[in-house]
Amino acid sequence: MSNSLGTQNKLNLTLGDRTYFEGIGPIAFEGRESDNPFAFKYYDENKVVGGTSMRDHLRFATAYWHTFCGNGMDPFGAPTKEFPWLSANDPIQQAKDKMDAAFEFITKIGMPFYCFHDFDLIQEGATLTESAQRLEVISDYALQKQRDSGVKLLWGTANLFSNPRYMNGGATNPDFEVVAYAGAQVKHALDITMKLGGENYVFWGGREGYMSLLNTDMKRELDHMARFLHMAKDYARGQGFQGTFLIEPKPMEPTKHQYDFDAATVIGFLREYDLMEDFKLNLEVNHATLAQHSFQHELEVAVGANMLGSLDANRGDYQNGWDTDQFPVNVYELVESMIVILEGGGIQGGGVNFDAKTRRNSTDLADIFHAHIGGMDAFARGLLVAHNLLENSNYRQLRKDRYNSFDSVKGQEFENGSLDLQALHALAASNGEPQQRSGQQELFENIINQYL
Ligand code: XLS
Ligand code: NI
Ligand code: NI
Repeated sequence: MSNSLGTQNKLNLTLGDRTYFEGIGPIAFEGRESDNPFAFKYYDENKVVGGTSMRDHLRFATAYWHTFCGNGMDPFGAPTKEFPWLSANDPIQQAKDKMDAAFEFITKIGMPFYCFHDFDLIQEGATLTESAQRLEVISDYALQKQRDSGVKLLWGTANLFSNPRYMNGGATNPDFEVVAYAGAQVKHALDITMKLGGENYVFWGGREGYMSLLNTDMKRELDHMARFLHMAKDYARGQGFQGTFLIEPKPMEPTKHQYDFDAATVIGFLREYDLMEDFKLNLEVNHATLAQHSFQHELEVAVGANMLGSLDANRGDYQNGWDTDQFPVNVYELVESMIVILEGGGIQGGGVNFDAKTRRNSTDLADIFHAHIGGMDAFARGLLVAHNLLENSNYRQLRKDRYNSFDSVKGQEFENGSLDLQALHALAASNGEPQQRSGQQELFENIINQYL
């Protein structure tokens, strides 16, 4: 079945058929014994895990940009993917075709949510007014599609990085006119996000940073970014938006240095500029690795500050370190991540958005299904293993025991601040040399393997 599907799809579509993924879906759960490549082996949306369905634990979303716009182009080569929904010349017709394809895919794969940038939905117009009109038209269309399908918007965002006007930044551009333009664009993006019942709104600052510090007033740019975020937040709250604003950290690419470097940096920024109440983090796996962290690390930092908002799921490549945005497959690492997420109380209000793209040479429409089925199954398996491990192994106890000396009288006094340095000195003098206590890393690592 799978060998001929790609060709089959292309043939059907040249006949003008409005079904884009002919012969595929809906994708059902068939279990790990199934050999059907178009079935879930682990993701069973109604399966209850720790009192919550898999669907509600994971809240999967499709990323509009990679899946319906990403044509395989790279800095070294032309597009490889001829998406049939992009063939119309008229931008409005093209946007509607693309949305038909998007909702066909999203409903067939069974994702509850999707995410977009403003100009993923429709090509930007020649003027701000024309762009706003186009967004109006396509968001009307989206509203209808959402109502018909039950698919919801996890988050919207504004693309403040592709248009050449943003080459020196959006909110942090040294030219106030560009900052104003970016503000207008964010206003429109917020308007359509609210109109479509978006549950969150994302800021990813791909051009908010510097290429050279010689020409950059960093403090002034950071002040501007904070001012901009306050304005956007005040506007949306004034319109009744109750969702969460999310900042997506990334240390670099396309800019040499991006201000939203990693979770810890963003939290520090939000705290400094009094934005902690309304903002949380949208963490992306491959951005963590670009920042020389594991995803697990970024999650720990966010959970520790009660700032975990949502996830962009993908993976990098260990051999080259780029932002390759591949679909997640590494279950061991996903278990490590799901442990942190479950221990942190789950993804509250966000979801798992596949900010991932099929490879440049994965050119069949069927590949889009394989990629998402694989990613959803990998996350589902990670969730199942992490839940089982937390409930049934001694993992929690082992980790807790490492700190049990703080449960002693003096340890508690240290934690609650009632010991001073002199008291610590007296304690150490009477205790003598502390006994060695093993960190037992290998034992911890083995528990994950055992539950896989
Ligand atoms: C790029 C980012 C981007 C955001 C949304 O690296 O991941 O896709 O998720 O602007
Ligand atoms: Ni990314
Ligand atoms: Ni992302």
